[in-house]
Amino acid sequence: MKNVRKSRLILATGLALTAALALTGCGGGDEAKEEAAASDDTVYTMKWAHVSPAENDKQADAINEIIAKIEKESNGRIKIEHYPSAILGNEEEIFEGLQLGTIEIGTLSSGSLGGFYPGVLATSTPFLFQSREEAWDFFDSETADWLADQVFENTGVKCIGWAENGLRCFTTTKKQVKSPADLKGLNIRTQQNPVTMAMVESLDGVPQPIAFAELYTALSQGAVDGQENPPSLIYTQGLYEVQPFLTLDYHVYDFLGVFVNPAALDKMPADLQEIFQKNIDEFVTIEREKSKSYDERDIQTMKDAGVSVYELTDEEYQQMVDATVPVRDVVRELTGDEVMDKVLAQVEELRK
Ligand code: EAX
Repeated sequence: MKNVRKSRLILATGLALTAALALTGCGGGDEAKEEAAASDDTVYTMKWAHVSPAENDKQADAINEIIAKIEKESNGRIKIEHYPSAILGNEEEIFEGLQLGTIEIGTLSSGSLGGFYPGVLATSTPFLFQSREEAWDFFDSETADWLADQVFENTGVKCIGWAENGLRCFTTTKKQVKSPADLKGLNIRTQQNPVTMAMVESLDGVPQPIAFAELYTALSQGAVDGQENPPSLIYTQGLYEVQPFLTLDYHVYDFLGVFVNPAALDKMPADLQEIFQKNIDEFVTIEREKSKSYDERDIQTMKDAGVSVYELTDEEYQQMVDATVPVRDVVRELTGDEVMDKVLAQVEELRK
């Protein structure tokens, strides 16, 4: 405690000095600030929030790994507190916290961002990507950088990395989904995502938006007949316990954006910002790889636990693709032509 106050005093004096120098045009403002900041032992503490499980989960495991690396490489000058399992609220509430500055870091899926900047929903277009590797290439492209800038311009929150929530698949309580007809009349839980809701409607299902933290209860009490999520999250969130049928249709590639409150970033000296960003880049790579390997691990674990896991035939897969084509018009309506055209053009470019 005391140290911090002292260093704050030092920092404040340093900054005041810097400002004076800058005002008197004696140049070297930033250098003075850097020297002052680099020499101080200010500890920058940040809260990292998300809604996925606390352990044995691709996201939490990758976060714990990178928190340790950041603290080590910053000699303890960056301290990150990990808040999983919606402890700090659901995804929308976490994003609001990032806007207000009550939360510093949040890892969030696309479904919760539509209300803040609908443009990101262009990447939730059903069957947009042919594989997760193609999606990774998309999210490493200039178009994804541009999309991150749009998020910042429209919400005031910075997106500093595109990790992976996963390839979303349907689970059901009563019967296996093998074709659109099997979803007819079923109440399917979705995120508050107008694109996924339109997709469920295009498959003759009835979308029911429910917060992730309430999903297990809604399924176990029969309030809904099914839901859709990436396989590893279906396992780690325990949803498989109340969902005997899993269909691997991979209908949407869902990013996991790394979002930060800009002030939390800007107040750190350049050397710490560099360490932070370098490790977030590494987090994105580690988390994507874990998402892939945990999917393989958890699909087998769910099979061993008695879940009926069904792989669509090519014909059945094509039926799902064809049935959801009209959703593209809904997406274009939501995002506007500019975003949708940029996203589709980038995907085409990747296939050349
Ligand atoms: O980001 O709500 C969901 O289905 C998401 O996959 C979950 O919030 C994790």
